[in-house]
Amino acid sequence: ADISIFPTPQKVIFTGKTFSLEGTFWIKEKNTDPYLRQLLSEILPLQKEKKGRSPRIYIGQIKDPQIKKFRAQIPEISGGYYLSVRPETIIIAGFDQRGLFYALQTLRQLRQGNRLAEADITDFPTVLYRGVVEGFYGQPWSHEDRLRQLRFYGNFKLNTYIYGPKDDPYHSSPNWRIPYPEKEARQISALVEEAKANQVDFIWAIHPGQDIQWNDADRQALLKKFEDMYRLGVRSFAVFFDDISGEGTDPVRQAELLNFLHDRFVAAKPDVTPLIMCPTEYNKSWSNPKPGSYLDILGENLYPSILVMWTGDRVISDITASGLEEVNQRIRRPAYVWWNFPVNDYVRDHLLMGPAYGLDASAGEKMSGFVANPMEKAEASKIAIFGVADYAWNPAKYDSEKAWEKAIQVLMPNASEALHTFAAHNSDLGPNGHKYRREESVNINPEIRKFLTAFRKGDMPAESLSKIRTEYQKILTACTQLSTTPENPDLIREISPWLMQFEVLGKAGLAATELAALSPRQELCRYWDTYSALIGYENERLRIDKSYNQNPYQPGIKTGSLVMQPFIDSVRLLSEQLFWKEETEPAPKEASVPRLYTNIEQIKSLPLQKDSNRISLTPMLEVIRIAPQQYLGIAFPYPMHSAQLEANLNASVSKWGRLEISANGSDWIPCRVTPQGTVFTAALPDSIPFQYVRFINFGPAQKEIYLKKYSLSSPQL
Ligand code: LTM
Repeated sequence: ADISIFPTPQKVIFTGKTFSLEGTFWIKEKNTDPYLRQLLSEILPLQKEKKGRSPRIYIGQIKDPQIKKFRAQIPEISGGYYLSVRPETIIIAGFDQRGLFYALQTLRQLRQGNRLAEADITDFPTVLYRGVVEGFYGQPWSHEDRLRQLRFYGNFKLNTYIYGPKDDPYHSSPNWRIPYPEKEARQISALVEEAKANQVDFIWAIHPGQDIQWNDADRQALLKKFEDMYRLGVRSFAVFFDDISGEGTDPVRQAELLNFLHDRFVAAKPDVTPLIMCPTEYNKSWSNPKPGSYLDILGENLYPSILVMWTGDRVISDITASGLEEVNQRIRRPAYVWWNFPVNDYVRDHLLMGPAYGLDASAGEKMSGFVANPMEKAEASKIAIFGVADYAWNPAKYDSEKAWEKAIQVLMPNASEALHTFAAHNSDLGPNGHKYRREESVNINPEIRKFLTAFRKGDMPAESLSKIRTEYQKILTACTQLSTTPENPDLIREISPWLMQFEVLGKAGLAATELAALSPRQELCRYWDTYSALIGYENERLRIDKSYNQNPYQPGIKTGSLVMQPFIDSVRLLSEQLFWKEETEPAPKEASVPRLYTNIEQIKSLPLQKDSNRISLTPMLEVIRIAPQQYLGIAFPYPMHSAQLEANLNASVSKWGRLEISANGSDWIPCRVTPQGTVFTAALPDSIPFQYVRFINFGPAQKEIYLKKYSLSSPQL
């Protein structure tokens, strides 16, 4: 039988045989935990007494007498288990309750219809804490989303859920001091219960750093909030200091606070687990490398039991063993990885549903925990979360492609091919400020490249075009299946605007392949009809992009944006050139469009957003440090005559910042701005043509800003 168990066990031997479940199984010991008995009865038909030759089940923890003779086989690590399945005996032996629960999850996967596969499995997790940090910006997950997640974690041996949605007001500044209202409090208690039933630690995180005062009143406020949460059932806690500026970033004070919480709260309560903290310098690219600075101070001052989070070499980053070794030395403990994937709060118009890759097979030993930050779309995030479960359990055997294929089957067993097609073409992020990209449309990409190279030279390789056509046809079939399947309605609801756009992509792709095959001179009418159809789909694509998911950050709906949409655009452009020959205007070159103008390393890759009559810097979620003489702005390829600027840098800038324009990039003229709180506007003069506009720090000190808005409007755009 073709059996695969996920997450991949450390050691598994299949005899290759299966046996029928027609008989019923019995447990000799009457005192077996009713919860485990219940779980087991959902997998195997159980009876109270031995009847005839019915197989006996041994079930227990390492400390229980009934499994004494199997003790040597049980890995002595939380979550470890030994499972042996034979027609005459089944042994389910966990190191602890969690290990037993995991043995049952594996047993469930050994069942195939009415048969059970014979196997011997010795298994344990490589990474102790594995799971998810709901730590993104945007709409927090719903209560139902979270309940479904916790069950999913139980099924695939994830033991950690950190609750820290940035836009939950009671998690972050200024309302972290206030208790949850009744309804939310009740829901948190229900989540704690569901987590328990699934062997998941529910960790509640607080994000107080933006307005915390380093005084006794705020220490007490934190303690009180933890007590409130304790009363709701929470037994695990985290404190996040990410994405903050000002006083709250002081590592000495942060460590003092964490140690205080440990002494006064964690150590005082026997059932509370060690604290987790997310530092302000949570990735290598942002951390001060100077010995004795931020990370070393935390390393030295924080109690050894406190876990310290880390996103890798960058905010969004692959995870390497060498990167972890480096930070571990500084923080003096193994880092607790906060992996920023598949989070899409900085590319909200894209879905990240591809494989979870970029995880070093040898990094597992260097970390204390591994949690993934997901998308606002909970169900769609499960594809990557499944990969994370597999990686963190057994990094050495992790195969990202295999895990991805399996995740798709788990999410939609009866429409897996359709979901596979959708996910394969919805995985890249598009250009973004973090420079993080993913592969997309991997199977068809080489064919598309081959075709376009030939097509540009005037050839039309028909076989290649036919394969491309088949792929667009597959997209349309997938859309029909996904929009009519009764399976996983939550997933379909989440992706529905993208599904709509995906259908337009499929239709436009078919029109593009048809257009590519036609000769504009000999088949003029068909050529024209097909071209018009393609333009119609293009308009529909833009309409969907402007109508759905209209958030203020990256509004719109993008699908197939790395390979499948660019193919359509290229064919359209090349066909236009063929048809109109010399009359066509060449495509705008890089140098002929406005571009970002900055000398701040952190934001050099930030894309510009173009709207009708307006161009904007893409808003950023993290703090930007702007040193003296550093600037951010826009450079135009042509002289601008008049424009309106509106900016919100979430700071009062009048004493150290200046708005300037220039015609040549070296002689600058200051502009008058009108401040209103943290927003400032400026009417750029009609009388002085300019090609550069910038906001510069002219003061002597580094400043911290947030790029909430930076837009220039002009009829010239
Ligand atoms: O990554 C961390 C530690 N903090 C924030 C997250 O809240 C956010 O979701 C990600 C992705 O934008 N980036 C962050 O800096």
